[in-house]
Amino acid sequence: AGSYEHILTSTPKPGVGLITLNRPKALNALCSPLFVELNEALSKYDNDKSIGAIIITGSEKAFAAGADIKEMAPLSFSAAYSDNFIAPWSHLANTIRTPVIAAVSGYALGGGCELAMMCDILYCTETATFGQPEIKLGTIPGAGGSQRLTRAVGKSKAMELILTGKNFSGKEAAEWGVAAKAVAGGHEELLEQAFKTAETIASYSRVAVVAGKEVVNKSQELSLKEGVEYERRLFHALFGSKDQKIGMTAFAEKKKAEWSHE
Ligand code: CO8
Repeated sequence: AGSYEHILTSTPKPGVGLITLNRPKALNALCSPLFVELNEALSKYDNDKSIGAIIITGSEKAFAAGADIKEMAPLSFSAAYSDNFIAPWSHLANTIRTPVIAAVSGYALGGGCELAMMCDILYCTETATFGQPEIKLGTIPGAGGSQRLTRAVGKSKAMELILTGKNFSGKEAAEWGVAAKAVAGGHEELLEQAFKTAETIASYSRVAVVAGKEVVNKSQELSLKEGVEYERRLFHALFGSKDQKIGMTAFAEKKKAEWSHE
């Protein structure tokens, strides 16, 4: 376990790094020091060869109730602009290559909703509360919410949600494609499902998993033709990995693949 002030880290299952947002008095509001710790913990797991998947979660009551409003309230334009406020939040989406699963119970509002959507796979409880309420504070989403929510639910619904600040449930998040799954039950059942998926991912060749994540992410940036071509090139490249030989030979010999992760 690492020693942080605003988060907890642990590896309760082999191959899976767990990060728990832990600022209970502020419903896990995402202050800048929390993000410094989160980024450090993510990088540590990402560089750890024994870790094949990462889970980010909060508490039963809150994944995160947003960016820290009290920290933001006095911020000036020039300070926000010159210090590039929020830019460090992109570390997760831009740099981390290990798959990250968000396990969301309770509130995921504003920056909390945006953090959950930055993760590669989002699981939630049916009763989780999502929303982009920034409009009620006289501002707009600032950590990718307008872009990622719109890609997930389409323009009209995203416009409705962002311009009214209306919350939506975990059940709706799954129906609309924001979440991969809404789990019936509480936080424990949710974590169980997240670990099951994380352990499955961690049981595969790390090289293939990183490539799989990379090509799915490319679909968000490239045209279909370019994306399909990009995928094919990386698919070709994987014939140069040891694990492609190991995986296909094991299939032909009816054996379990023992991955080299090379
Ligand atoms: N920031 C700072 N403190 C918070 C936040 C927050 N986002 N959310 C809750 N808290 C604090 C409360 O102030 C309270 O502290 P205290 O006990 O000292 O008064 C404590 O957490 C408990 O909260 P409540 O008493 O309000 O708990 P309730 O159960 O009554 O209500 C709610 C829960 C409905 C979640 C309510 O706390 C709430 O509405 N919170 C704010 C939600 C919100 O507007 N989030 C969006 C924030 S804006 C944002 O995220 C912008 C993102 C921009 C880009 C990224 C920027 C970093």
